[in-house]
Amino acid sequence: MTPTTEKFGNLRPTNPAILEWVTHTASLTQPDVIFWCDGSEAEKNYLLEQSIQQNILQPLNQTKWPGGYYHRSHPNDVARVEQCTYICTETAEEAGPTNNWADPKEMYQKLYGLLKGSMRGRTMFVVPYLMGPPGSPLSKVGIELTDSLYVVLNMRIMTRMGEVAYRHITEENGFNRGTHSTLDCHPERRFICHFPADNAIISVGSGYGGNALLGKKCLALRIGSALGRRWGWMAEHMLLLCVESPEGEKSYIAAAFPSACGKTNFAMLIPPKSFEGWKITTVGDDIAWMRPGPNGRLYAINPESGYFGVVPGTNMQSNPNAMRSMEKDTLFTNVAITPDGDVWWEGKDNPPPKDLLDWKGNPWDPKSGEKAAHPNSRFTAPMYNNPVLAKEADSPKGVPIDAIIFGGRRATTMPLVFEAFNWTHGVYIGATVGSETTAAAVGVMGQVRRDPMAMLPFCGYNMGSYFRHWLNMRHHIAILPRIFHVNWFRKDTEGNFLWPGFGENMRVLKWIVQRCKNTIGAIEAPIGWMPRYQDLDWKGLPEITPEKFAQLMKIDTKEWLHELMLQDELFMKIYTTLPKELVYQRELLIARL
Ligand code: GTP
Ligand code: SPV
Ligand code: MN
Repeated sequence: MTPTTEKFGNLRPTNPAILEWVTHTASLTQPDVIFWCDGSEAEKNYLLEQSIQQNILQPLNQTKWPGGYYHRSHPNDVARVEQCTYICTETAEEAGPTNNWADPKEMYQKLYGLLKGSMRGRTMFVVPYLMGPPGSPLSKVGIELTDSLYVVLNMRIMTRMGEVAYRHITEENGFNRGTHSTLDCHPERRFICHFPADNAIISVGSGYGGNALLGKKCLALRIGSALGRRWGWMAEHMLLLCVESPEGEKSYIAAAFPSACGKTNFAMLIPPKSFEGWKITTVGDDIAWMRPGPNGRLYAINPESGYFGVVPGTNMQSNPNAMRSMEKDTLFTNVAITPDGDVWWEGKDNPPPKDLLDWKGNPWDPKSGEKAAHPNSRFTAPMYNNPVLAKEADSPKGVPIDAIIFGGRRATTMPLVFEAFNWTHGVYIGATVGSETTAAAVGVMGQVRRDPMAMLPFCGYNMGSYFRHWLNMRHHIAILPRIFHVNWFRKDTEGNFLWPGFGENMRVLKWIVQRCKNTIGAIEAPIGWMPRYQDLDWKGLPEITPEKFAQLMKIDTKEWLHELMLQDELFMKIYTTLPKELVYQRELLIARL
């Protein structure tokens, strides 16, 4: 095994299981060199230099974007690929009807075939990473073997990478084995495969986001959810935020919205001017690991240490904290660039700068109707750049959750906000979330589909068993979080958003926090508890009149009956494992409507 240089790539762990696995993978993939990453600054600078030389990254204008770099992915490789994502369990039943299933033996054989000699002429990076704050009982170790420099540089931001990971390996917890090779980046040779029984992931044929940064969706959600079910905790596609009231009282909120439906924005929300004294800080923007704590509450950590955020639509008005998070040491993927190394995307500012190169590298014509930045273009930024990072983001203990919010992107049917009657009803609300598809995954955009708990693409086992696990959690949490549903995306008949969203979402959040403390009213509606106009704080937002509010909150029985039919499609699909409680919840809702 040749190290890359005298100076870098030599952090060899002593753990024989790691050494054996790395040797085995290297003899299969046959890289020219093995580079053992240590996560240091010096190593980062060396890897950045290498990636510039190899045309993987392009430095941005360092005055405007200190430490900023630009990457264009292969144009066929710009989002997650659900049709190429597999859960490989002993039986198809374990993976369930909402996942692609493959027999582990057959899939290993196919993948080994593809990996054979795949790293010839390349370097294999050994990336040790810790998911979660150092010292947290919830944290987990992964090791990713990858032939992509871009992946290494992203993992460095998104996870706590380096020696700290090796130190956290215990007999009991072990480590996740992730193997990643870009191969020739051909969609026909693209497979994102999970082996929960082996705590292993093999991903080939893609270098992009959730397909390739194995700590994120693959480990933290698909493998994580399977581990959580077994060991009594939860891995969820949720942001985590802290709301501090003017009196200094803190509440912690977890919220699950599907991909590209507003988690990062909500996690970094800046309250409207009239909300003086209210403060939001970010614990996490995409993933939460939660488990019952000794005091009867549900505690959550953010396993990540960076943001892989949607760029289009982000600007100083919509999300200033995200803009500030990108100010330094940030990687931009698939945005548009100017000749002087500046970046641009739809919704950044107007007019667009002259002589832009689009995300494919072609001169961009504003009149062409084509997007300059890919709709799923992303920034990768360290969470420590976030001006409103919660200090709890590094807390090993995590934060006690007061409320769980589900939400989706819905032009119709779903009101701005409502509250579940109880935990079981809340699980039903989460289980039946519908949302319009977005650019975060390859496929048709804008189609309403069921996305239970925003986990449809990320649940590593049978969806019915996952609902059962959610229902069971109530026996282990003495002080249950309250459950809510929100929709920022309702539209009027002309197709305009009815709700201003972003910072104004604070008004809904305040009601939620007050509900948790039993200090605000609501009325009982067929679908749950709903605020009356006077229950929300409207100071500084005169445009939401009682009439407009009624439009935002409207429950149209016809639309709801249609909604119930759509829910039924999911329930039929997973019928054999669907908990009966959820069927009863559906019956009760029909009766109330
Ligand atoms: P993933 O990283 O894919 O999981 O996405 P996310 O859930 O973190 O979504 P994000 O916050 O990045 O928002 C996605 C898109 O929705 C962006 O273009 C935002 O500008 C837009 N968006 C976010 N919040 C709101 C809102 O309250 N109202 C409206 N109209 N758009 C929003
Ligand atoms: C998502 O799609 O939910 C993301 C982006 O957060 S990715 O990392 O590609 O999964
Ligand atoms: Mn996400």
